[in-house]
Amino acid sequence: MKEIRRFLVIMVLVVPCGWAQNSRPAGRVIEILADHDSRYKMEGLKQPSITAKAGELITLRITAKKAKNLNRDGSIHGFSLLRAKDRKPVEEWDFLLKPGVQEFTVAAPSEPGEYIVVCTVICSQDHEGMSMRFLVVP
Ligand SMILES: [Cu+2]
Repeated sequence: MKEIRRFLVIMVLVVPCGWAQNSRPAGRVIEILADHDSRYKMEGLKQPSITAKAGELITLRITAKKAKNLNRDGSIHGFSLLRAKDRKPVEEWDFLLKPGVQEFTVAAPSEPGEYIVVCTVICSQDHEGMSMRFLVVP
């Protein structure tokens, strides 16, 4: 009887934690590859591009593969959002990528318009061309 009670107590304590860890990512999931040739790629798109509604919660699932160079902290690419018209950085949208898969849950900008994703790690001689379009619609 005591054993059963202990088991139940453990279940009550452990199971919710397990659920929290396995909880599904918030919002729409967008898969992106930050590739070894210093390019962002998205499956099925010749030119990678993200369209989101203003303020929409999205989860970026980014797979990063090392190009030539990396930062001292081990970051191999960056993923940073700028407003296109003045290249002003968007708050909360500055991510550093380690090799492998990482997820970032973040809200799209509240202001509709054109944005650009840029890499912030000097990842190779082709780093300057590592960018992609991001469109925010009302
Ligand atoms: Cu890069």
